Amino acid sequence: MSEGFISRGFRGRRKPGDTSGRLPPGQYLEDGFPVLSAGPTPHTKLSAWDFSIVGKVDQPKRWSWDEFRALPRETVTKDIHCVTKWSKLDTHWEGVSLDTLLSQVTYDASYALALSDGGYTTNLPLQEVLGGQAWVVDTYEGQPLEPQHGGPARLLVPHLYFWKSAKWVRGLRLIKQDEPGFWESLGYNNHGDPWKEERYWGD
Ligand SMILES: Nc1nc2c(c(=O)[nH]1)N[C@H]1C(S)=C(S)[C@@H](COP(=O)(O)O)O[C@H]1N2
Ligand SMILES: [Mo]
Repeated sequence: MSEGFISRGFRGRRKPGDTSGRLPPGQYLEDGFPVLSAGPTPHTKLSAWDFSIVGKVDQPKRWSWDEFRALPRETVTKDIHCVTKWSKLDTHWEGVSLDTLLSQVTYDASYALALSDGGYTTNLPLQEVLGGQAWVVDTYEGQPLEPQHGGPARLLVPHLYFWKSAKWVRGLRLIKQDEPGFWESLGYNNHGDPWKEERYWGD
């Protein structure tokens, strides 16, 4: 059976490369992959790397690199949107969903603060990282994630502006009350939905 027959019949067949409806307001298409870092690129050895969930959890949880790599993995294809107005379509990533990570702890919290090497933080409501919305990714376009783009591992939260996708992520601190992260406390929007153009405080 031809997949999507009815909607294609209505809208006409999409041409390859047709990006209509995929660019949030005010964004332009970028073919390259710009690097945006507020500080120097950390270089953490895999032997020293771990990922932790701390805060409002019954038992803090920690995975070494090997333990993290042994978790169930997912491959996702997503459009990403930077608040500096570039968007990149159909980026391919591999990693572990936050559903998988959070299913291994018992917690009493509504928000997470992502914690990165170098001190970067960003805040996220747990409702917006569960249900197949967020991953800790270590592979980009089939290759180990480059350090400048957050390797060994970064957060990927593609439905929010890309500053929420913390590079060099090392853990989550689960919290009951929301707390602004690095950019959120410097005037960026607390939420960051590109489709609502939630760029800056007050948007
Ligand atoms: N640790 C950390 N994560 C970060 C940042 C940063 O400065 N430090 N910059 C954020 C911003 S503003 C953007 S747009 C993206 C950029 O990711 P890229 O450099 O891979 O394009 O990372 C986000 N994650
Ligand atoms: Mo950004």
